[in-house]
Amino acid sequence: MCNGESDSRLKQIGEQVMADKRITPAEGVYLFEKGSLSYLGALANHIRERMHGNKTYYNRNFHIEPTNVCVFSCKFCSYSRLYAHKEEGWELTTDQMLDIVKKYDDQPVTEVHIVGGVHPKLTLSFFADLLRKIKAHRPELHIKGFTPVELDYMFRKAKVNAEEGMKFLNEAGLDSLPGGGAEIFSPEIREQICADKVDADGWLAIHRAAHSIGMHSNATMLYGHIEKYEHRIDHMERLRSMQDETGGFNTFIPLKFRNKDNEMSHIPESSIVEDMKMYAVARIYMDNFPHLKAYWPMLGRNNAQLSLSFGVNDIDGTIDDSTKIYSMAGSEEQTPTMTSEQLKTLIRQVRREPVERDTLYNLVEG
Ligand code: MET
Repeated sequence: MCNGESDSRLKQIGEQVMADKRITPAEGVYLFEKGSLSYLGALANHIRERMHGNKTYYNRNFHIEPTNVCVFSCKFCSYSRLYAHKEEGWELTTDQMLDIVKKYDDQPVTEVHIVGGVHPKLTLSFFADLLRKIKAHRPELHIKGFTPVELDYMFRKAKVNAEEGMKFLNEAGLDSLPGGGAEIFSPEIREQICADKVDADGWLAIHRAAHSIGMHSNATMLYGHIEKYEHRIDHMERLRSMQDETGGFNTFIPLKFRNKDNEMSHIPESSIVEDMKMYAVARIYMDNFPHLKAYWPMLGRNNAQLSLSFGVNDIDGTIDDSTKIYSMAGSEEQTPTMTSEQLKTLIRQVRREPVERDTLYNLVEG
């Protein structure tokens, strides 16, 4: 498969990948710089099929976004409103959030995903109370919620450390952590795009605390803005090393920077070729992450289908028009909703096998 590659270093990296050997950071950067789309795609697809065959996971989920009022000012964000302008944003009460949960009472959803702005008045105990009420209403619904950015803020205000805070929320009903807030770990980029929120070590420490009590989590990376390939690899390297220690991550989710209505709108968005290379290198580099996800509300349906040939084995869930994060940033999917039948068709159209999963990748019979 790889013999057509004339660059001998690329060929040697390809042989290593085919032999199931880990690549180094320098080799990762080299793949980004010199690997053609077709070469990277062939390697990533080989890994994907070795790990998962044709299986492509999706789930039935919905989101709750408690608020978009936020104390932080990430330059890539199109969604948040500062507290000083809170009347331009929204802030849901506990009852309004429970009403969202109740809307799904007769539907076989398995997961609620809760993230949002970091509102200065929404405390650790407020969210613990929300978690308890959701669990009291629907105990089997998996609650995946809060990024380390949100958690770090609420833990600091409540004067608890990461371990104490995670244990407290887990006991209140939090089952796992989503992957958000990671952006780009390297301080030289992080300081330019989201200087005021939790740094790389803080992000990783909160996931480590979650893993230490048996919770699982995901990890994201926001790419395609001012970062260089070295920063992407540095980001993935930090995650890969931590995964060697804890084994608690399920899924890596590259998130594409979208440029509508934010302070980085002058930066052009990455091309589809760059997006597919990103997935492919992620699949090759993150050898200890079981799953690679293409988040379809961000990428669009056709591109999500394409990604299934570039290492991706998960396309997220039904969503039911319950998140505004990417629609406000200019995604083509302005009201993201798919039925499970539509998700299955999307997957089958590209000759992959749809498999409904729960958050932890247990199969859902249905
Ligand atoms: N508040 C989260 C973070 O920065 C993101 C939620 S989506 C707007 O991590």
